[in-house]
Amino acid sequence: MSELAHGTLAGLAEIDDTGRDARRGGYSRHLWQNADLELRAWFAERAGRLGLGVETDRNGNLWAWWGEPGPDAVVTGSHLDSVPGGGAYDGPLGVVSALEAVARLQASGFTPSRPCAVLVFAEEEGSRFGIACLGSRLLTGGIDADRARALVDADGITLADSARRAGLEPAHLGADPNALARIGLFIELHVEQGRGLVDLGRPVAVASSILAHGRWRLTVTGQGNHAGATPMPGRRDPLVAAARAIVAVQDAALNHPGSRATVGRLEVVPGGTNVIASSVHAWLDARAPSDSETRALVAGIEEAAIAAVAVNGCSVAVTEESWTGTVTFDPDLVGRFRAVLGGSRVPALPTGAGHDAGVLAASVPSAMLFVRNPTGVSHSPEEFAEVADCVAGIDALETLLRSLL
Ligand code: HGY
Ligand code: MN
Ligand code: MN
Ligand code: MN
Repeated sequence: MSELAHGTLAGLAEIDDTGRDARRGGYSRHLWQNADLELRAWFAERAGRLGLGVETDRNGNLWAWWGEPGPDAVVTGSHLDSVPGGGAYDGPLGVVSALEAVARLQASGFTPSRPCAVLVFAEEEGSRFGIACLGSRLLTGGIDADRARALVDADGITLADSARRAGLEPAHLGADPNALARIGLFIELHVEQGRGLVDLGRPVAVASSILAHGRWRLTVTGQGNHAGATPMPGRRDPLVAAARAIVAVQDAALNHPGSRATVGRLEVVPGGTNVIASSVHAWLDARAPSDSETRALVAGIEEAAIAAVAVNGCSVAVTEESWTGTVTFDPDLVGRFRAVLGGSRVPALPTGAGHDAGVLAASVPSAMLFVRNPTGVSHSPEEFAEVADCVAGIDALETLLRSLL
């Protein structure tokens, strides 16, 4: 990423070594672990250099205020955490672009007539505690605070305990109407996670909608036993059963046009080479064009999984972990932003990826800008954006801020 070391994208170059994951490739930056703490310190230092007032809210989201905090502020930002082995742009591009847009406005002598903040959401990917967009859900009251406090990471540490270690008061986690009321409008710039802009030959788009999506846990239960002493006939091996269930997940999504269903994470209990597992947890990510189609997809998956695991004498229980209904960004706002940015040269694109802007959209006017990703690949080290397209994204964000402030 040395190309980024100059000019407007210096921020991405500055954090280029933070959380690099030698085993998986890419970056693993998880809430309140070392890389995330380093990125928070980097953000505070960078924002401080611009004279912004940095604060952490009761849920661990970071705000950097240009002028006095709210009300009716124009707020822009994204997240700094990543999926395991993620790319360099998903999240950080929006944060770096927001800081850069503010820096440019300041350098031009622009004086905002309403408050402005750069916002960094905590745990957008849900990689540590399982719930995506956790910081924005907590802020907006989109997740019950008691349930959130009890979430555990892979080491069994609760969100409440890790929040305390990070200097927060666990009792204060949850809906934060005062912080939310300061946001008049939220804009999230993000690398595109598909091929929409590549196919259209354009560098920047405004987001139009987000697929309904959610996460479910499939717990497959069988009979743990000895790998050598247990004959093959009659085994109740939940990992073999889970394999059949995963094929059923794929087939269900293939039969629902426009839908996506993925199992990207498994936990085998107890997980020994010479041990037939006793249970398997399989995390399902399912998305479809409408709420009802997504619900129908998951209902179909549950039915198919029950039949699939029965072949191996196992049972399966499906529990919902999180849910986000279809987001349609306010068409008036989308239209206004496109007009400000150049009309039909700036397409409006739907996305299958979830975002904090999608969670906020239920509470405050929200919009997104997408920057072309020539690989069309995301949640992978192959995610990419050309410097020129990143600059086009910053130009667009600066133009929007100038028109709103
Ligand atoms: O998983 C998602 O859709 C997002 O990138 N957090
Ligand atoms: Mn992501
Ligand atoms: Mn993201
Ligand atoms: Mn033994």
